[in-house]
Amino acid sequence: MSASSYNVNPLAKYKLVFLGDQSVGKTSIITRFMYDTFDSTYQATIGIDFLSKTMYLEDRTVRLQLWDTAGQERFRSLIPSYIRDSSVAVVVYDITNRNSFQNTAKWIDDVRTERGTDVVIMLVGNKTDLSDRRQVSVEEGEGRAKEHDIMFIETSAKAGFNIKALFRKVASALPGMENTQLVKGNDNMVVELEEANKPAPADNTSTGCRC
Ligand SMILES: Nc1nc2c(ncn2[C@@H]2O[C@H](COP(=O)(O)OP(=O)(O)O)[C@@H](O)[C@H]2O)c(=O)[nH]1
Ligand SMILES: [Mg+2]
Repeated sequence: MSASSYNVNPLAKYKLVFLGDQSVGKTSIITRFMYDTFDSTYQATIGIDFLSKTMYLEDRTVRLQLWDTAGQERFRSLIPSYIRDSSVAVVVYDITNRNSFQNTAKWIDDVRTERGTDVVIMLVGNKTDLSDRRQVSVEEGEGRAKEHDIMFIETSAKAGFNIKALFRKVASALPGMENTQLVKGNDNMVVELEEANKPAPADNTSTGCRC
């Protein structure tokens, strides 16, 4: 298909919500994907941020809206409404932190409660660069994914390992994407940077998540 055909169909938009315990690397994965950078100093995500990025596929373009959630207790009550709105949930744990892996069961349950089976769930074991501190094996990650019938990948936001693969896998599983092949080659995949650090919608600001 020619590039001009991108404009024929309305741009399909998909919301992805990132879930998982604090410090597992949700913000770092998004930052690596968006800007191809990594920051080793920890900055807690305040409330909920979203960024969006356009992916050019072989026969169409999709807009991914990435919702980054924060682990602080006072924001927890907001998360279900973001899950409800999302067609994809990316559930992240830290392979050096068994507790964060155990808690993925709860995050997956939360997604099922809100969305049933009408959702793509990707389980992500992050921080593979810290292999000497690994507490959760690849097999355990795969096992949990199988048990819940969801997708699985290990990543390192620090090393940039499997970050593009994660988003490619998610994009190819999006509803309505069955017959769509992604453009081959890492460098072609993501071309356009859309928006950064947009404020959350007005109906969420009243709950204080932008403080
Ligand atoms: N070694 C290593 N550190 C990481 C990786 N991803 C994130 N971090 C670090 O882990 C800490 C928490 O990351 P962050 O993305 O803020 O986690 P979040 O709370 O889930 O958003 C930060 O100090 C990051 O630099 C990774 O792949 N490898
Ligand atoms: Mg964060």
